[in-house]
Amino acid sequence: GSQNNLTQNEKMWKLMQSYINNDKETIQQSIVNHVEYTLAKTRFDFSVFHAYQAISHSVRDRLIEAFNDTAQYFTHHDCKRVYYLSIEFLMGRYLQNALINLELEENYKEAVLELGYNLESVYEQEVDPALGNGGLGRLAACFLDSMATLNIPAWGYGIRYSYGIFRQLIKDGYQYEVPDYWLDNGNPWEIERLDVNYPIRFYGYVRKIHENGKEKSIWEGGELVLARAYDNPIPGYDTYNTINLRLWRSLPAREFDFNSFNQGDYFKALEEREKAEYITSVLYPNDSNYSGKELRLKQQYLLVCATIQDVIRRFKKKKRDWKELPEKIAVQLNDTHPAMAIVELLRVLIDHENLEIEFAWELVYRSFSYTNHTILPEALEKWGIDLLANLLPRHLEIVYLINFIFLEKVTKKFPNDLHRLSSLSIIEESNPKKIRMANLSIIGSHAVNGVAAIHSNLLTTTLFKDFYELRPKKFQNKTNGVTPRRWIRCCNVQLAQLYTEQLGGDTWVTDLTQVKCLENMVEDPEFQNNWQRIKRQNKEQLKWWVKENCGIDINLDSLFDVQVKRLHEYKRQFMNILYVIHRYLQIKKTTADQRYAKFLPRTIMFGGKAAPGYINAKRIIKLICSVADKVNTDSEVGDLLKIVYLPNYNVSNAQIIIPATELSQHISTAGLEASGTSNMKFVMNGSLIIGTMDGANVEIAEEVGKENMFIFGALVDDIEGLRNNMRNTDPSQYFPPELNEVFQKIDEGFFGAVDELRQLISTIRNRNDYYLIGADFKSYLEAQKKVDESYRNKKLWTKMSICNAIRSAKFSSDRTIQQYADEIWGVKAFQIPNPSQSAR
Ligand code: OX2
Repeated sequence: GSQNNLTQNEKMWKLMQSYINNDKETIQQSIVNHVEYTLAKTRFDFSVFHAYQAISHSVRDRLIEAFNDTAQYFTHHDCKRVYYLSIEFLMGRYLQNALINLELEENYKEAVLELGYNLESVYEQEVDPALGNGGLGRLAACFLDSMATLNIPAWGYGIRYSYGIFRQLIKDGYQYEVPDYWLDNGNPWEIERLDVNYPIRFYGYVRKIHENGKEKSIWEGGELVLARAYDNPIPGYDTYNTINLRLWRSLPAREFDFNSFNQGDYFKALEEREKAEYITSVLYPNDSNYSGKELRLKQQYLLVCATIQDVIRRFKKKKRDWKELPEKIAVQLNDTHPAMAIVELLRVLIDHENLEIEFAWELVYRSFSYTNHTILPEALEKWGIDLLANLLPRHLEIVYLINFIFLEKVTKKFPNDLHRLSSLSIIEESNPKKIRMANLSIIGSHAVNGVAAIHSNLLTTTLFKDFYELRPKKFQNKTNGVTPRRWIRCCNVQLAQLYTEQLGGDTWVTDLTQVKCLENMVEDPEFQNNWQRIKRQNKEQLKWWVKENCGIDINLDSLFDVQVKRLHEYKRQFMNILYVIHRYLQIKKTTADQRYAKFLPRTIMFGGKAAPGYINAKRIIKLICSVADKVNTDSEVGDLLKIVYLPNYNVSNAQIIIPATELSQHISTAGLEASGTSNMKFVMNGSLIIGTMDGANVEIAEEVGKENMFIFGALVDDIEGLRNNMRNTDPSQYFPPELNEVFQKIDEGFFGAVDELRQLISTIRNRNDYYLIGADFKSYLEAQKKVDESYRNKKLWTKMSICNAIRSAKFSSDRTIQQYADEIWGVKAFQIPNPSQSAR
């Protein structure tokens, strides 16, 4: 009876209460418990690594109750759900973030100290889960943090790769890639769902049958694998809500190898099983670059197919009409990588649920929306139809069907416009034909967005112009953002403290607009002093990191100048190092007694991974390292100039590098960096930007004021003219003399590695300067000069730094996510009551 139930409930509360309290003693108890009973180590002697593991398990325990309650609450209230689909989630370390979001860091710090460990060194024990390449994957991670914090009923879906992005070693100036098997020591932050497995089919054939006078398609045969769910709780900040990142891992299906086993081919059967596990084994290490590999398409389909089964299962928990689907789910595609989900959902609705195609199609596109992250042609996914016909035969049929219905509508609106028809078509009529995933994504979505204002404008005026003319209202902008929890509160504890003191509380952590109130402090000498002190302490920390990881001593008084991001020609690390060479040559030309008067000490740091097959990117790394070798050992230069290659740039290094930076470089050719997100992190941490009018830099300039940045270079509207101009000019005329001098030095072998460095410069020297380094170099020099002038004036620099940080509120991902929720997803927040704050 109910009386019985109640006591049972009460008993359950009581059973947990002793375990989940957050006083020092209980925390210590739970840690020691895990040392003994989870790790089977002795509590009288455990290493810092075991401390990390036990602490993580104890924090995980504290996440689970909220995690379960949140899921139940969403189900109970039958809220509309957001599903954020991404092939990458670049989460970074969990422990500190979880403690801060749970507001338990202080309690744990004390508790752990008494057990003999410093919490900071415990943090260092954690591997950095790096299941992403760069901006796109890290954006997905920031979005999860904001969705949890804003109490949005959202889930992330991705892939649990066994190998994340490779670890980068730099030896003799070359990049080496080391596999990143990040699960070596297990992963306390995930929950393996042994009972959540979905079958995934590849290959096979489509059989047509007739039922009640209708043709039906049955996809069968081929190979089956299983996708198993691994759940990763994502706690919001200052809220009980804890959402889920569900990652899929491929496993062999039980059934599919029966045949081989029965035929006695035992080893072949086992081989097949191995192949199934291989699908989610490794993250493709290309950033903004498409390579049409079958295995990659398998990864994409596995993500999509398992997710759609999961979404539909959840939708069907309640008995209801299919027409409710778009009111109950919003599926966001993080670029085109998961775009096959559009086709998959339609396939399930028409082939399995027997819905009419028109009706089903409406449900699909009203549920989906798509974010584009680049206009670089080499990044646009186009799957050859042979590949698709083989791997996903039914999906290819459905793509043709979607295309046919779509093009018919276009013809009605624009009769006799073949040109338009062929640019809108999902099929590229090349030989062999290709499926354009961007076109599929636009057609299958009710909203399409770019990631910064300038980028969204380029989408509607260039890449997707014809789509825009067809459906202007579909196109939106959602300027990216980053989470202030990880990118201020975690990584810059001192700055966070200063904000909390000045603002009389820490609610700025969830409402960054509050830091705007510090506007009246920018001239305040004491505030400025505090500001400088914090920057200096952060610089010290980086100095130690550099000493330990690069063996280089850097000058604390030098300007810390940083460019960290994936190595890419369009990001122009090349231009940066060419300028460094120029600066070096200038120093060398100055007499010793003049040098310190004329030049300000600078430490120029680079960091970032090159895709393993990207030859020019690797040559740029080699050039940077060769110049570093030469300059750093030149006694004439001393500490006026130091060049550092920071190895293995990743999220946890970024948390040390960014708060210590004074000047950061975001210098892409205008129009090519869709947004950039590290620019936002740097600004939040008081770094000034030297940059082009590209991506989010444009909006940063609007917020912080152009006078607080060093903006240079051609504008997006100049680019075409400049490229034409370049082709029509003699190369010796095209490049400014300062640059020709630099080229000549490299050519002479001044920095060694003559052959490959010559090859590197030869392309651009032969008027193939696609990224317009030649055209922008002069104005880059001028901007650098202004940097030096401003840095000489310490007060001015500090003021500029403060202005950058306190005017950065727009770039909180909380703002971004609120806009997605309001303008694309149509979802509301559902905050669940915290049971420990109400009577139990
Ligand atoms: C990146 C874009 O290059 C970068 O500009 C942007 O800030 C980031 O996505 C997040 O939106 N792969 N990575 C990107 O685009 C693609 C494709």
